Amino acid sequence: MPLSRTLSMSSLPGLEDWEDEFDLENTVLFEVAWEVANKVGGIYTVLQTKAKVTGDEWGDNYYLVGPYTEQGVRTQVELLEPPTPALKKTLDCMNSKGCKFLAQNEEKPHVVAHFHEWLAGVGLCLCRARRLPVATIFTTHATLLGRYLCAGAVDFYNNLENFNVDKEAGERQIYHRYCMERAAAHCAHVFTTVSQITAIEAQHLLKRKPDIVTPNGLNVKKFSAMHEFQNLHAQSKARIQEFVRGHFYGHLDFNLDKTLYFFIAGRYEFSNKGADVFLEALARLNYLLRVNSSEQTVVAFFIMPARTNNFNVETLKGQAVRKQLWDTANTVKEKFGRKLYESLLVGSLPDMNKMLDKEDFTMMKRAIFATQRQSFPPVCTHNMLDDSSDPILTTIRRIGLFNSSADRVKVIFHPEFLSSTSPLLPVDYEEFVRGCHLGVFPSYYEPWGYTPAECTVMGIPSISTNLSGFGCFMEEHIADPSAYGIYILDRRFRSLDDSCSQLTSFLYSFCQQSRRQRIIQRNRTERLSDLLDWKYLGRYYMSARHMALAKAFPEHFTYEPHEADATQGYRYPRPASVPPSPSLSRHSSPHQSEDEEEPRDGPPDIDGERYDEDEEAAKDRRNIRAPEWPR
Ligand code: G6P
Ligand code: 1S3
Repeated sequence: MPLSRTLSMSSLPGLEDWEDEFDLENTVLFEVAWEVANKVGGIYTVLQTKAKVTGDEWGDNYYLVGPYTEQGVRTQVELLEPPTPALKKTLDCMNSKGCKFLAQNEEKPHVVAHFHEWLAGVGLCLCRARRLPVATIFTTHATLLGRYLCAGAVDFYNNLENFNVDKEAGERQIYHRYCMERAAAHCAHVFTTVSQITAIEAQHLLKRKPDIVTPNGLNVKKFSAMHEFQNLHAQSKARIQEFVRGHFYGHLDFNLDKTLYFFIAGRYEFSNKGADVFLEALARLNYLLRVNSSEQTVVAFFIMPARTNNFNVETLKGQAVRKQLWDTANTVKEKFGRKLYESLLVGSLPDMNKMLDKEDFTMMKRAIFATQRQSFPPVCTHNMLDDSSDPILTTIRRIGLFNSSADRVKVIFHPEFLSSTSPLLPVDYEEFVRGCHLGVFPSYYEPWGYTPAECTVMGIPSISTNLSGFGCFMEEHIADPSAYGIYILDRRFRSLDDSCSQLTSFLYSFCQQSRRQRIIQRNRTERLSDLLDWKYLGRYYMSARHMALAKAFPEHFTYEPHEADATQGYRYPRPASVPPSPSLSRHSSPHQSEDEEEPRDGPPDIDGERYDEDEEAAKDRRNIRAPEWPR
């Protein structure tokens, strides 16, 4: 029986199931990348999260090929015997000859080889140069030249068609790598990239228009209890609050219950990832919150790895002081409890004046004394090797966000990825994201951008831009993104200063939401997660493979072009019910219908009589317009 599969679309309302009867018998898929079981950045996430849907489709005929690293093999790979005789023979042959490929054997399978990025692209070029019978795909996740040009002071998007690409690559000393990337793009049967915006960039910089865009997905975790992700937010926020208690010891003059946690995270490319714009907007937000005597405090985290020689003493001390206070409180509590117990045992109410003795007071005074500090709480958690020239620290010195008591915006720069074993902030990245209120990713160069996508599937609102693949994708598929907590900053048609102002207004409006409004908004954000699931986005990779097989083996395979356009016209509607906040609704929902109600401030329950999450979700589903299937 031929291997074939049907991709179920039932989780995405309004979009029909996608029947795929492509015959995969005697067909083998190799996916080749430097980041297979080797985490460097976003490509690792693509491959790791996509493995399940691709494995479901190809079964034992799917192979991932990456670099051999001891660490990767020890922690991420299960060593197995080759499952088929053909593969065993090939691997034996490779081993005996010192690792050579590959494709001839008696069974003559149809091979698809999918190469990611220029580092793997060399294999693709050799496949074609040696005329191997392999259907090849090349995916670029960012162009080398684009990344380099954007990191400099270049008006990139208005000059895309004008760059002298050879000269620019040469001047940046990346000419050899650039040539490899361009050769791989041109040699491939099918060339793909991760977003429309990068497709345009590739067309100009690599001189080939991608055949198909393959957006990045995620494995969406669904909880059986509907609001479980809200509970997780509260739990994770409590972990972050503990860290903040320690970090700001001696300066905890702000209300933690009215504190919002914003964050930016990712590869440390200061301006490409928009850390510059975020800092500027934070300075303006600080001013607005101060002059308006706001009760809100914002703690903004920067999680971007830089060169350090470990945590600094002051930061570690903060957590030690917090722990000491906790221990002291527990010791006193225990003594108090014992005295209370003794008193109740003899049938009398305790004399409250005798519950704490002198020793207890001395112990507590000593603990309070330890919280005295002369300096402000540190901005940076680590000792930076390039402290004086580091772009985040330099900017903070210029804009003066030093965590003083008067500041309503506090900044914490954690120049290392998070880990649950950290002595400072013992949470992993997922837990951290869940505990925050808003992810801020005002990137200038971002072919896709996993960080806001990860926020979305965890029900955390985020800010991205109309220069990021993710931002453009959401803008295309959602009628009113900001109503769902997907704020898209205009970095394309506005000056830098205007973008900073727009970001400031997003942040300030967010700070004005009540808790109830934030809860409603998180529910909406989480509802979008199906849109980012590989179960749905995996179809673009399928199309790319079918296209490549049809080009390489036209006598065996044909390709129906409409497959690639499966979601054209798919649009998630405006929320059927209340806008998340009055100030945002003006911007995002200009035409409220009469039966829509304003949310009111109130207790943080989401089952109030004027807002019903289930009912709103059901209304949304009814309103979804099914796409026109292009023929
Ligand atoms: C979740 C929890 C609520 C909690 C709320 C805090 O929704 O289920 O119990 O009150 O988070 O939200 P906030 O936006 O203030 O962190
Ligand atoms: C690239 O990683 P980056 O952060 O250097 O690839 C990612 C996966 O496709 C993509 O999400 C990101 O925008 C690119 O920039």
